Amino acid sequence: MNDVEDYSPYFDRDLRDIKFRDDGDLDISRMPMEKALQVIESKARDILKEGGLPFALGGEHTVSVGAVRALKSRHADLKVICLDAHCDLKDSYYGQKMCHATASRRMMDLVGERSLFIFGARSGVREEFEFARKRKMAFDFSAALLGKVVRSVSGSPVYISVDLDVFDPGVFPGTGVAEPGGIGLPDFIKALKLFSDLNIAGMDAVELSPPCDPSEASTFLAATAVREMLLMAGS
Ligand SMILES: [Mn+2]
Repeated sequence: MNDVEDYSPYFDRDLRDIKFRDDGDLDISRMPMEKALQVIESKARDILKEGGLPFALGGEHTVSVGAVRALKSRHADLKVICLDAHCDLKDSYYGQKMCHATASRRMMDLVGERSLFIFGARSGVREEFEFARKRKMAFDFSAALLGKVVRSVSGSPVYISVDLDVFDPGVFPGTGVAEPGGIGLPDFIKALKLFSDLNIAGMDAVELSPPCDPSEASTFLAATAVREMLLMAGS
């Protein structure tokens, strides 16, 4: 597999120009969900205490909920922007309140329904889309709509959650629940350029599942997306 270069021609910045560190994996894979969320939240709180910006990599989309708990305790007016193929607005899924299919709903519970914005959702049950339409919280992935939401949240701390399945399965098949009709890297870069005006409080990139794509093209795209996110938000 290729190595990802440190330099981004999109941002004309290099990973060597910014400060970041990799804290390694959290040992949560055998934990019950709530315990795992507490570990993620506690780690994010520690990073915030040090003056850092948490950037979670997953794995299950529920990772985002742990991080948003920490961020919300720090910022009362936190906004969340999700890029995701799925609404993830179910109140429960096969009896589970906390799982990948309810992640956005649980984040909404934390920040409030006017403070969560979902872009790129193209899969969900009718009730989820009706729920989202009524609250004007889900949008097509378009630069105009992204720009509108970015302007509306400017000034507030914003958490960016990137469920990598927002990408089209043609370029990113390496995820658990791939949905046709997604974006490509150029669309993603355009979104990041808009986000670079925001007060970023934290981020994640989740739902990469390398076994779903033995070609490793998805892993390479995920690594590129993470590099671009670091360069967009880092200093
Ligand atoms: Mn998803």
